[in-house]
Amino acid sequence: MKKSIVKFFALSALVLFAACSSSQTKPLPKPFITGLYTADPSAHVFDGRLFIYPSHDRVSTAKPDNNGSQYDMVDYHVFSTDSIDTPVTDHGVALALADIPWASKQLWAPDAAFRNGMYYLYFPARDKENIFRIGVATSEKPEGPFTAEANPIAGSFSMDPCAFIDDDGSAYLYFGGLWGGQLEKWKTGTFEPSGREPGKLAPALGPRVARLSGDMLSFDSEALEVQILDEQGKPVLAGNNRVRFFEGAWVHKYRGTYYLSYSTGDTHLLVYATSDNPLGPFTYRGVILEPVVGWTTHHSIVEFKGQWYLFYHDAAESKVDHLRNVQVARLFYNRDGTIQPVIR
Ligand code: FUB
Repeated sequence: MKKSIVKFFALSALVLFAACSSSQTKPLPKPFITGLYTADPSAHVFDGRLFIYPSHDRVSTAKPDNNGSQYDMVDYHVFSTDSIDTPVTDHGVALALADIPWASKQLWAPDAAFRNGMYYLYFPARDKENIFRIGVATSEKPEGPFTAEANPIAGSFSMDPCAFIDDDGSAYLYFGGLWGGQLEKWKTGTFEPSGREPGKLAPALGPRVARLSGDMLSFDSEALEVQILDEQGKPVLAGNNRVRFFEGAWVHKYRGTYYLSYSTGDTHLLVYATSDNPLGPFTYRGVILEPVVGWTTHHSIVEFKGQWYLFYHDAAESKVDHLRNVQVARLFYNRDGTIQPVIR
C-alpha cells in the first residue's frame, strides 16, 4: 500500500515536471500577430483572455526622418486569444483617425485599461497644430469599437501612454518620448518648438506620470517627471544613452515592487528600473532585451495563466523599420526580483 502511494506521487511529480517544462520550452508563435504589420504591443488580460493593443503599421509615402514621419498610422486593431500558442483573433478596426475629432495624423503606440465596466483606449496622435497629445476612447467591450473623446486629455503631451492601475485602485498614466515624441520640447511645461535634449552631463529627461481621475478620462494631477537613478543613486545623465529613458514606458508590479521598463531609443535596448513607489524615483537595474531588427524597440510585460511574457516587436520579416511584427517571449525573474535578459 505504502509503496503504491510513493509510486503514485513520484509519477504525478514526473507528469507535472514534464508539463511545466514543455510549457516553458514549447516554441511560441513567431511572429505573434500575422496578417497585418503591428508594433508597440500593449498586452492585458481581461476576464482571463489575453488582449493585445498594438499600433497598426502600414506602407506610407511619408519620407523617413528623425521625427518618425514614416510611422504614419491611421487606425488601431485589437487582437485577442485564449491561449498563448493558438492563433490570435483580429477584431478589426477598433478606432480610426477619421473618427478622432482633434487628431491630424500618426496614431502611435496605444494602451488600454478597464475600470467600472468600461474599457479605455489611450492613444497618442498629432493634433491639428502638429503637436503630439494623448487621447482617450471608450468601449463596453475590450475589443472595441472605441469612441474617442472630442478633445485630447487636458494637460497631456508627447506620446506612448501606459495606463497602470495599482492594487489600491489608484490609476496612473505614464507617457513621453524623445525626438518624434517631442518630450524635449516640454522641458519648461509649455511647448517650445526649438526645445532640445539636455546636455550630455545634465540629468536625462524622465517619462511623465499623472494620476487619472475616477472616470479615467482626465488627469487628476499635474504631470510629474519620473526620476530614474543609476545604480549609485545619482540621476541618470542624458549622455548615458544605454540607460536613459527614450520612449515606450511600461509599468507593472511584481511581488510588491514597481517596475518601469522602457526603450533607450538610439541604443535600441529595452531596460528596466524599480521602485517601491509608483511615482518613483526608480533605480536602473539592467537590460531586458538586446536590440532587435529595426530602429525602434517597444514592449509590454504581462502575466497570463501563471507565466510572465514580454511582448515586443521587430522588423525582421519586412526589413523595413516602420513595417513591424509583434513578437512574444517568456520572461523570468530571479529570486531577488531582477529580470533575466530575454533570450529570443
Ligand atoms: O510606432 C510609433 C513609435 O515607434 C512608437 O510610439 C514608439 O514607441 C516607437 O515604437
